[in-house]
Amino acid sequence: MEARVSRNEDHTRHNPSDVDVPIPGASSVEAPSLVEPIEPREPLPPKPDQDSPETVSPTGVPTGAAKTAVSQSGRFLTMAQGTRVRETDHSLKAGPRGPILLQDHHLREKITHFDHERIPERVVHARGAAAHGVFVANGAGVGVSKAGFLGAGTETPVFVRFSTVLGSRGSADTVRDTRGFATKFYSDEGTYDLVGNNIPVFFIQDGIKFPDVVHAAKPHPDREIPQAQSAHDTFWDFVSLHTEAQAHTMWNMSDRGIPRSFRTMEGFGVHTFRLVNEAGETTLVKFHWKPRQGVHSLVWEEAQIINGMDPDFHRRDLADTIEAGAYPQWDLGIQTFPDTPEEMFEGIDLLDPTKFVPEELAPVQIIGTMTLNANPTNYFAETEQVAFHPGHLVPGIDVTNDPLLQARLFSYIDTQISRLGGPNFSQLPINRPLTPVNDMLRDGMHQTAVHGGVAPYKPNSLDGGCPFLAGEDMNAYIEVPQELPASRKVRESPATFDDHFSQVGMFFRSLTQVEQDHVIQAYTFELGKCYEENIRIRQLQSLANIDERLCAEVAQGLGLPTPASTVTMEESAASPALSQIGKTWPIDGRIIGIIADESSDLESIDSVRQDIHAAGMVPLVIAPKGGKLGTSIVVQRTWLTARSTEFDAILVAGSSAPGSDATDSRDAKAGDPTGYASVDPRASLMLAEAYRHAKALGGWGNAANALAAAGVPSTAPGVVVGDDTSAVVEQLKVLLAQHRVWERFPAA
Ligand code: HDD
Repeated sequence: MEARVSRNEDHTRHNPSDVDVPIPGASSVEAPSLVEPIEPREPLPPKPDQDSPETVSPTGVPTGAAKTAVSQSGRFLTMAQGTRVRETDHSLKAGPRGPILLQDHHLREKITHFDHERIPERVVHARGAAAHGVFVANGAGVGVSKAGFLGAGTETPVFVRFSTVLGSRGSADTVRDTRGFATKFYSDEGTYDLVGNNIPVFFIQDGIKFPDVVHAAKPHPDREIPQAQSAHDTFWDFVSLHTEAQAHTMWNMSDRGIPRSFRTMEGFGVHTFRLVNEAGETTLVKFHWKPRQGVHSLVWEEAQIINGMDPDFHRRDLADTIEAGAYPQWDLGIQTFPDTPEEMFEGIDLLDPTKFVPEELAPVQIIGTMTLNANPTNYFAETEQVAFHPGHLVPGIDVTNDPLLQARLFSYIDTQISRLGGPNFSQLPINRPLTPVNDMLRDGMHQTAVHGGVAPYKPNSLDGGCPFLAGEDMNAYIEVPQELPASRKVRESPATFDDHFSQVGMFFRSLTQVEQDHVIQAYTFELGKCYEENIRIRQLQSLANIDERLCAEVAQGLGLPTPASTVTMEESAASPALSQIGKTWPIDGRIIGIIADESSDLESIDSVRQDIHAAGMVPLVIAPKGGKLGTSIVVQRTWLTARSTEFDAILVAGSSAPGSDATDSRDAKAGDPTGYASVDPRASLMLAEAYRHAKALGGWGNAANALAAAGVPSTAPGVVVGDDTSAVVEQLKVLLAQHRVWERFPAA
């Protein structure tokens, strides 16, 4: 086939056959991508990973809506009513130089629709990324809940949206913040939403304070800065005055506040829920998501650099790994507690959402596994329009009286009505249950169902009494008839909500020294960004009540006196499970940069790439400029496009020139190409940064020179240099299983 291009610069001419001429000498393979295609073609089959769950209409008829998504390929452009369009680049005018005519419907329709393309972003959790997947239960949950999707081997389609809380839709991914972890289970008994976070505690104990904490944390109302940050006066003003927020804030200041990726975060349902089994027995539970990829975080400087270099870091990571077939997985687990009238466990009030139950006291029992295996086809239709609600429950799962959860039950439906423009948001394809819907909700904005019948009310005789009510034997949702204690109306919390400090101190002391240092640095950074000294002093008082060393070191960093504690704390046993360090994890999908240039030993690069691939990791070659090294090594990153933060480890490819020993830029300037990779300041910066961020480093041949030029001693922990490239990769694998070279931190 000959490549063709339009002779006329106006590519929108309707009859392509008489305006095309072949491009002399153009390659038949490459040319089509260089010119605008001008003939309709058949729609491309959807990629397997775009196959979203089939949907049913609100009246229960399968629609296949998500599968027959409208796309550009293979269709004539039409207007909204389906009329084909001949010309879309020029408005209808009174002559080429004349005014536009009001009758140009295509123009007005196009512009009007564009004017309304945006919907209000979520008031919190505005920035998110999502994926489709499947949840497979292992049956271990059956004894505690009759929910059908927990039956052994049951497969349930899911849609998961991860998010940051504070930033706007366009904000950066790696800010210090809580991450949302919201899962929609499209179960056979109706849709169940588990709307959680990556942190198991919350800022407030009662939902009535949600607007307060969010107003404090969002940008200042006068200048609308800072974006997506908690490091500012209003946030710390609120937190320091409102001590129940200390628990959540401590988790935010820990490494959990800057996850390495969505794939390496735990998730938590936060509240205690009440599960009920077939026999009607109830159990209180807390939900946990455990990532099979491991629990990893960034370091703060790395997170800050990424926000500039790649603000879509987490979003890209999720989409890329799914597209590459490295599907992320989480085990769903529950901690179970006896359903007693006190709703307490080991002195912890299970209705207080600022408290968690250490795993050492109540182990997490795995009840199934979720695999995310398909990216959304359209961001707006799916990720933006998905509407979660903690009240979307199925038989077997009920809520508790946690006052935060109770307020959420009201809030979510309300926000969807405003955000999605009316009460029919459940009819949007991504929100449709897979089970037939037979409600008597009618009309309203954006109604898409064509309801038949005349009697959308009960009781009725005109529609044959339909629909009928299901009994318990027909799987109706029945709230647990929980006894309520005789009481009086009050605006107060139980006394068991009062301790705002001891568990926060326990969290801090459960971390390793390295993690504690990160917490200290985070508090010092955030409070250092506050303008008001009174806020700093007030927050130091809370830190004094949490942990003496924490307070003293932050105070020292801020140049302020260390206050004494004002509370008597109950010392509880440390919970080692809270630390992210000290375990080993799978290394699949970790990204290894290989710094190389024309002088590098290309054969070794090839074999190193193969070894890295064989270990399930991703090698990326970084060179001075794009193109290829030699004839076969494709350069994937250049000095200009690469930054250390993209890589979990970096290797330096040794030179092919035996005995080359370049250590500074003079070699390169003198025309000795063998030293170039080692001395370019951008390559050096990459190595120095990776070293500072405790990443594994190494290489072969004269790599030690490049490392030395970057100030990296080849004898430092986690630096592997040798002539046997297979051995280098083997050592790298061991290092990466621990995520970072932790012992380097105090020294670095
Ligand atoms: Fe919330 C969104 C998680 C307390 C009110 N919340 C939202 C999302 C997540 C959470 C993950 C984003 C869902 C999505 O991806 O679309 N929220 C939580 C958790 C909480 C919590 C784990 C405490 C344990 N939230 C909370 C309270 C209130 C809200 C106390 C109000 C009383 N949350 C909302 C909201 C949002 C929301 C305003 C904004 C967008 C939306 O609902 O759909 O209604």
